[in-house]
Amino acid sequence: MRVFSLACALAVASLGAAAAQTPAAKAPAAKAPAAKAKATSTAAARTVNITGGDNMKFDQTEITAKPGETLHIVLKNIGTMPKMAMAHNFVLLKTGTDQAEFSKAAFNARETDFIPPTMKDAVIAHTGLAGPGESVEVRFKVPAKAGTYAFICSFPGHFGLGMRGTLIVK
Ligand SMILES: [Cu+2]
Repeated sequence: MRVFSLACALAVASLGAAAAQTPAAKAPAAKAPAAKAKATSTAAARTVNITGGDNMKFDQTEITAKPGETLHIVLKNIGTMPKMAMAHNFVLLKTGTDQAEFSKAAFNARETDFIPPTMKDAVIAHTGLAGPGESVEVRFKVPAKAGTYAFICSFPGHFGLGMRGTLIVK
């Protein structure tokens, strides 16, 4: 009985603490995204233009960025093949992701533009699919952790044929 009431008292106390903390914890958190949104909508984002064509290669295979920098990737498909057969995207993956495994899973993910739902946690940022003459883009914050991050095109077969590159954060 004593233990029970002690547990109850603890539960109530921690509930009280959580309730007391919530407004205080929420206030700065609510401010931060607003400030962030402002930063990304201004010139703070650096645009990187990439092309991909029917040769299934990115014209740039190395992008260098500063930790936490906001990048605006614009990928243009300069090929002419029909979109069903040849489209491209830019998918930036977290460190440690098995890229081949991701690419394999993407084969069966046409309905989600080749972003496999089972591995979507491995994605830092991605664009939609660009058909011939189309451009797709994505704006994102580069990881704060220095290192190399792989980006790939997840359209079936393209990764295997070398449609990939590296984002170097330093
Ligand atoms: Cu591609």
